[in-house]
Amino acid sequence: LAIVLGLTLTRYSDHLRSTVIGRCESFLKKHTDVSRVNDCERIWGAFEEAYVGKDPCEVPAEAYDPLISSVTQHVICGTMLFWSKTKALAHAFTDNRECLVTLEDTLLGFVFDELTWCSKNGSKETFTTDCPGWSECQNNPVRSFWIRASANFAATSCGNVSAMLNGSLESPFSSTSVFGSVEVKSLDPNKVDDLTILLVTKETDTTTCASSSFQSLRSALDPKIAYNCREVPYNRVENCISDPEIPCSDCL
Ligand code: DVN
Repeated sequence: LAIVLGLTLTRYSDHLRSTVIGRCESFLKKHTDVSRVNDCERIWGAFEEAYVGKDPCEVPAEAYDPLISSVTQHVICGTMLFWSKTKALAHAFTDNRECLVTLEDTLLGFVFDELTWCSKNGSKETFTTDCPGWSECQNNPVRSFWIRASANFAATSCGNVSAMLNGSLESPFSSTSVFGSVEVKSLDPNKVDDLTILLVTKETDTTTCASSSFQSLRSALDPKIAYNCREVPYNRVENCISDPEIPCSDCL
């Protein structure tokens, strides 16, 4: 049984490794501008360093510092798009367009999106099942990764940045979300000129830019960064997703 179990665990580890390396290589094949400065094997090594051998509730965000340093990618100023409770829509929009870029369109976010991983105290293994859930404990490997990667994405942002929020919610801005608790606070007022909220609203939605939840956003935002909010019809975003020929400037 021990042998069978051992083999199963090894296969799980190898599976994550091949997913990560495979995604990394296909990203670099498509984005030739960053292919010479990134090394997928080195990225995997720096990734493992963060959590392997540690209790799955004792991996702080800083454990991913070496991983962050192992990746080189510069996003064009003014193209960074944050999102909160709009994951599918934001990604459907950026998938076929170059005007906006989410964290998950960058090498780091692309490679680890939707994956689960953890290890155990004193273990050399990586597991992809039975890992702590997002809120099960604070310092879990997956949550800490997204906190660290999001902080880096926001801290390296520049120019006019935007965030797609969900107008179907009464409080589109949540100060406990990654956007609210990490990204807004990591924006550098010396680099970011303004933050524009793109509030995607359906015809029957009653939430507007006047929503009181945006008061807490404004108080979390550095006063040197200008704040804008625009209500964007959901249908318009959908049309832009299905017709990539519509210029970005007519979409948002
Ligand atoms: O700007 C984006 C992007 O840069 C990203 O890395 O962070 C921002 C989005 O994070 P957010 O503001 O917390 O947005 P959401 O919509 O509240 O959460 C996005 C995802 O994070 C969820 O889909 C969860 O991922 P999962 O479990 O579906 O793979 C996860 N998440 C965040 N808070 C969670 C949570 N999962 C469970 N419980 C929570 N409290």
